[in-house]
Parts: sequence; structure tokens; C-alpha cells
Amino acid sequence: MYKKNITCGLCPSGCHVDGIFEDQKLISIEKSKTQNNNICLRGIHSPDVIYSKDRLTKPLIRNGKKGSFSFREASWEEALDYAAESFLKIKDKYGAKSLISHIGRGGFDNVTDFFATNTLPFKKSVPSFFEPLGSPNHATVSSLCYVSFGVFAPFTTFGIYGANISPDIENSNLVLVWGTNPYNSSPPINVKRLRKAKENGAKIIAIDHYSTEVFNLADNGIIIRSGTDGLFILGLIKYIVERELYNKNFVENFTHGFEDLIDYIKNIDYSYIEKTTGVSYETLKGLAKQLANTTPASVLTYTGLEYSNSGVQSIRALYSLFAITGNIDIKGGLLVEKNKSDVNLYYKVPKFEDKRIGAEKYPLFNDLLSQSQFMEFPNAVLNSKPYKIAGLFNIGSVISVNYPNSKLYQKALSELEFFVTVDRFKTKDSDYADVIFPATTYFENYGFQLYNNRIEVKNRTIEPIGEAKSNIYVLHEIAKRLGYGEMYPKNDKDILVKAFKDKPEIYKALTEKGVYFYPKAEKIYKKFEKGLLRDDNKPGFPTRTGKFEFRSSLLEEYGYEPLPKYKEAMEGSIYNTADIESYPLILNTGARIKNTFRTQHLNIDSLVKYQPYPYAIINPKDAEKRNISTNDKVSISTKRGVVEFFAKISDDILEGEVELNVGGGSKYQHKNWANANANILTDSNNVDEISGFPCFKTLLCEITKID
Ligand SMILES: Nc1nc2c(c(=O)[nH]1)N[C@H]1C(S)=C(S)[C@@H](COP(=O)(O)OP(=O)(O)OC[C@H]3O[C@@H](n4cnc5c(=O)[nH]c(N)nc54)[C@H](O)[C@@H]3O)O[C@H]1N2
Ligand SMILES: Nc1nc2c(c(=O)[nH]1)N[C@H]1C(S)=C(S)[C@@H](COP(=O)(O)OP(=O)(O)OC[C@H]3O[C@@H](n4cnc5c(=O)[nH]c(N)nc54)[C@H](O)[C@@H]3O)O[C@H]1N2
Ligand code: SF4
Ligand SMILES: [Mo]
Repeated sequence: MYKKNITCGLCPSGCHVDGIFEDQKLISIEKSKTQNNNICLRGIHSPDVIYSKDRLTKPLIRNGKKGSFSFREASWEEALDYAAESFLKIKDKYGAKSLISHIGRGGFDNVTDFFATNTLPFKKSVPSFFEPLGSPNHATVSSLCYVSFGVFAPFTTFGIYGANISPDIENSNLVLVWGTNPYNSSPPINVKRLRKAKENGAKIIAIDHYSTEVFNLADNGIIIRSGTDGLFILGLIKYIVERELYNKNFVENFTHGFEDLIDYIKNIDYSYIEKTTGVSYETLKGLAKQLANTTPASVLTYTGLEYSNSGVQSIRALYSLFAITGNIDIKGGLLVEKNKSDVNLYYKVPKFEDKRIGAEKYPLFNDLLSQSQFMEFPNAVLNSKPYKIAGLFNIGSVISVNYPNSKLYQKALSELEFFVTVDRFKTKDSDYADVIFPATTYFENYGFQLYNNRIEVKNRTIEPIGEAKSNIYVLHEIAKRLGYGEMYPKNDKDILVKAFKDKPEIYKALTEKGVYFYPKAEKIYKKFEKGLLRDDNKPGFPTRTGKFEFRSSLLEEYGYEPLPKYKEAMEGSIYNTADIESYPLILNTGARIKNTFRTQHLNIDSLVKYQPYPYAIINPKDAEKRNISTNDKVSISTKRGVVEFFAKISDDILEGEVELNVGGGSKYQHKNWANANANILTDSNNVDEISGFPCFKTLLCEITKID
């Protein structure tokens, strides 16, 4: 047995861990003492995932009806040829635009990301998979993850991407943890940072629709009704402004649209806020005063605010709150960096004759991300709107379970003429696939990994299982057959060559030392006063007005509401009298749980055992009315369908609310989870109009005990 410091290869966080090996086999994983890093539950059980008997080890070609899981094993050569030929046939039949690529959470390792997914902050643009054939269509799970918080809200407010805005937690006196749970979302690094802040004397306040572990760490917790944060934040702003507790210097000199914002919020009643959010006026007042009186303050947030009809605007409201309290780019506040010149969230793509799918409906999404909005995929496949999509190349995503209204996506997948997917395991998507390529875990790949201040070479930790290959191999081999293999690295050595060809300094450091450190930047605060955020070196922010925009000029230009206004949820609102009688509870889905990663690992016994049942969490009062006890089998119904879960009764959730676990819904998972697909209940037509994100968190449902 021997111990070696390695990079955990289960999820894209790439934590440093100690691997214990025996005969080249990774037998267990421990927290790394030398690297002072984190490890999560899933990380600890990595060997169970890597060596699971369920791993796909050979390419599979369908030889029976779709859905019957009738596949035969094939050689790589045969399966790759077949995939490429079939894509070309579709191109001939309908034109290249009817081909689309899609990349999910399994394509977020740094190498795939660099060459195909396109979310890494330091990368240059690369063409998307079918672009050389002439298709504009490429999508990722950015269609429903991260970019509301990471692109749309910050870019339309600061002119800066979320990757360049960060809470200075350790130096803060007050940290709000708002709609994120660092205990569960990976890697658990922010828990450590919050503890440190606490040691330094900071107060921590958690705001969530149910009480998570963060509430134990926090000095104070506020439980809010799902999807109503935007309104609560406007209430905080109103209170602070009414009492003139705001930072006049910042507001007067560096913001745009303050008067308009005030005009709007002055008509919002505190009693309406109280009734809608479920948070008392006393609590609002207390938090507003605390924010006004405590500097510096910062906020950690993520998906909790994204999935409502005014998701982008709620996050803009949150930034506005931190702007009026003078917490922008001060020590301990919300630090802001200039958009780096080599940041490219835009592809510099050629102009295509046809617009991407989703471009018409979500023009800002199209222009800021240069991606197809995959929420429009079913309409393209099933109704040829705006035109027919017939072929899909998917890497590392379970579309049939993770997109809202699963039945619709399942129908769309089943009607594709050709569908290739790349995965480590059989998933619900396998039911619809024509070819499945077996993927390695990152433990089995060579590559590189970006951390905050450095890039490291990541060596292969173990040999690939069976004939599994990396994503980049599949991309290269299919592209080669389509005539543009050179777009992707052809072997391990070529990865660094291609990734860093225009960054010789990084390439040299990585090949010679295995690590590159970014030059240490001098800490400068209030960069907006010093002309350090804009390309023209003038003070202010890189927006069109040069100011922090309460009133967004970009949103205005695109015809959206320019102010961070709150909109009642289309469905999951206490005022929805049309539906609330049949579906009296507000449905919220998808808070992360420790042992799974979205749909992943529900087939791994050692991880499933931490939570053997998919839960619907409800308040004791709602349970009592329905005669439900913990672990009872229950059915959850919405206007769109019914699914069976298990009840968990808890005071931690507000009366009238249900929190439903996501991830289940495939027969290849543990039997308790196999039918528990929360997205049978969600709605693909109920979205945030700016980002197109589905409202996973603001729906209506009923819960009934199953006898
Ligand atoms: N109702 C509801 N639905 C949601 C959410 C919610 O909160 N509520 N959350 C949404 C969010 S935030 C997201 S990001 C999406 C996630 O949607 P997906 O991207 O579909 O995420 P996963 O379920 O993690 O599926 C990833 C798949 O990739 C495979 N995989 C892992 N690593 C690799 C690899 O290296 N290579 C390859 N080829 N495959 C790999 C895994 O086995 C797994 O099958 O779901 C969304 N769906
Ligand atoms: N273990 C594990 N880690 C993961 C994942 C996983 O599935 N498992 N998924 C990964 C992915 S795809 C992503 S995008 C990130 C996401 O990372 P996070 O956003 O941190 O994800 P969560 O832990 O679900 O935290 C969201 C919190 O918001 C709360 N919330 C939900 N609705 C509301 C609301 O309306 N208002 C407020 N105030 N709070 C609300 C939820 O209860 C939950 O506590 O995590 C990643 N890490
Ligand atoms: S967060 Fe967990 S699974 Fe992801 S890399 Fe770190 S230890 Fe591994
Ligand atoms: Mo996500």
C-alpha cells in the first residue's frame, strides 16, 4: 500500500486529496493533510464510483427499439464511424443547422470545458462542435444553471461577469448566506471561509426557504417563502432609503437610475411584503438596520434566487442592496475585478445564415453567451420551430431527467433521428440513444486543473476502466471523421500544446514544473474611483452609462424591464387563486444533498445509504392536515403530473411549502429513487423571461399520503 497526493476526479472542483493505492488500484481516499484542502462525501467514496460494476466499458450501439435498452457492444472504430456517418446524413437531409451539441455537468472538467463547454474564465473562444459543418447550434446546462447569477445579473448591473465579483468573506463584519448551501454544494471550501469570518468576529445570517446546516453556523436565520426574495430585498432597500441610511457618496457619484428605483419601491407596502414573503416586518427592519449599521458586509449567493420568474432581477436587487450600503469593492465587501481581457464568455463565432434555436425568444442569452437556449430544444425537435433539430451529440448530461417537464424532453429525445451520448453510466437518456460512448472519470484522464491562483497539470491517477475514454478523445475522433479533428487534442501531449498555444508562459511552466501561478495582483479597493474597472481608464463601471446600473441600459435596449422589479410567480404564488385550491402548497425542487450530484451516484450503494429515500420535506402543520408521518409514501402532484416520494416532516420549512429532492427517475438507480423524478412535475413554459431559466422553485403542488 502507498499514499499519493492526487486530484479528486469525481466532479469538476478537483480537490486535492490523498489516495491510498494497492497494486495500482485506488482503494481509498483521505483528506489531504499536506494540501489543506477539502473533501466531500462523494469524494470519499470515489473508489466505489470508479470501480462500480455499472460502469460502461465499451461503446454501445442500439439494436432494438428505443426505450427497450437493447444494445450491442461495438468496437470504438465501428461506433465512431457510425456516429459520424449518421450526423453527416442528417446534414445532407435537413442542413447542418439541424445538428446540435449539448454539454452537461459531466463536461465541466477543465479540459472538456476548455475545448468544448466554454465556461472557464481564462480561455479563448473555441468553435462549438458542429460549427465547422455550418451549424450555429451548441448548448450547455447554462440553459438552466449558473448564468442568471453568473452572467445576466452582474453584467446588466456592474458590466462585469460574476466570475469577477466575489464576497470578501474573511474580512467581513456581516455575511449574508442567501440561497446557497456551502455545506452541500461542491467543493465545501466556503464553509471554512465562513468559519474563519466568524472567528474574526463577523455575524452570519442565512436566508433560505428552509433551514439548512448553514443555519446552525449562522447567528441568525431567516426562512422566506420560495421565490419571494426579490420583494424582500426591495423592502430592505426601501427601509434603508426611507431613513436615509444609505451611502450617499456611492449612490450619487457611481450609480444610475436611483431615482427610478425609489419611485418604484415607494409604492410597495411593507404589509404586502410581509404577507408575500412570510417574513415579519420586525425581521425586515432588524436586518435592514444591521446592514445599514455594519460595514463591511458581503453576500454569498447562488442558485437559490435563480429559479423564479424574476430570478435575474432578484439577484440584481441583491447587488443593488449592497451598492446602496456602500459595500462594493471595499475590504470585506463585494470585491470586483476588471473583466480580464482574455476572458471570453462570448465566442467570436462567424455569422450564420440561421439564428440559433432560442435566439428569437432569448436575444440577450444568445448575444451574451453565443449558445442555443436548450429550453427551446423540444419545440425544435417536435414542432420544427424555428426549424427542425434532428441530431444531438450530448456529453455528460441527463437531459431526460434534468430539464423541466421531463415527459416533453423524453418525447423530444425519442423523436430525434440520431442521438449520441457520452457517459460513465447508463442513464435515463440511454433509453433514447443510438450510440453510447463509455466515459472515463477524471481519475483516469490526463489534463489540467485551474484553482484560484494557479493551473496544475493533472496526471492520470489510474488506468482507464475497460475501454472507457475521455470526452476529449470522443470529440477528437468524431470531429476527425467529420473533417476537423485538428480542432481537438489528438493525444495527452497535445492537450497542453493546444490549450496554451497562445500562452507560452503558462505552457512552459506547466510542461517544466507542472504548475503555473498567476502573478499576484496588488489588492486595490474602490477600483471604480480610480479608473481601474473600465477599458478607457475612467472612474466608474464598464456599463454603458459608466455607472453601477440600478436601471440597466442593456436590459432596456433588449426590451426588458430595466429596474430590478419583483414579479409574483406565474404559478407558485399565494395569490394564484385559480390554482391554489387544487394545489395549495408551494413546490420548490432541487436543494443539493450531500451524497448525490444532481442525478449522479444514485446507483452507488455506499452513497445511497446516506439517504436511501427521495424526500418531500413538509411542515408539521401541513403533514398533520394530511395525516402524513415521516417516511410515509406520498404522492406529489402538480398540474403536469404525479410522482411518488417519501415524506420528511420538519419544522425547518415554512408552512405551505414543499422541498423536493431531485436526481431520481432512472431504472439504473437504486429502486427507491428509480421513479422519483421531480421534473415530471415542473414546467418548461414557466421561465424567467431574461435568462430562459425554468422556475424550478416556484410552483404549486399537493401532497397526499399513499396507503
Ligand atoms: N427540478 C430541478 N431540476 C434541476 C435542478 C434543480 O435544482 N431542480 N438543477 C439544475 C442544474 S443546476 C443543473 S446544472 C442540471 C444538471 O444536469 P446534468 O448536466 O444532466 O447533470 P447530472 O445529473 O450531474 O448528469 C451528468 C451526467 O454526466 C455523467 N458524467 C460525469 N462525469 C462525466 C465525464 O467526465 N464525462 C462524461 N461523458 N460524462 C460524465 C454522469 O454520469 C451523469 O450521467 O440539472 C438541473 N435540473
Ligand atoms: N453535493 C452536491 N454538490 C453540488 C451539486 C449536487 O447536486 N450535489 N450540484 C452542483 C450544481 S449543478 C450547482 S449549480 C451548485 C449549486 O450550488 P448552490 O446554489 O449552493 O446549491 P444548493 O446547495 O442547492 O443551495 C441553494 C439553496 O437555496 C435554497 N433556496 C431554494 N429556493 C430558495 C428561495 O426561493 N429563496 C432562498 N433564499 N433560498 C432558496 C435551497 O434551500 C438551498 O439551501 O452546486 C453544485 N454542487
Ligand atoms: S467536491 Fe467532492 S467530488 Fe468534487 S472534487 Fe472535491 S472531493 Fe471530489
Ligand atoms: Mo448546476
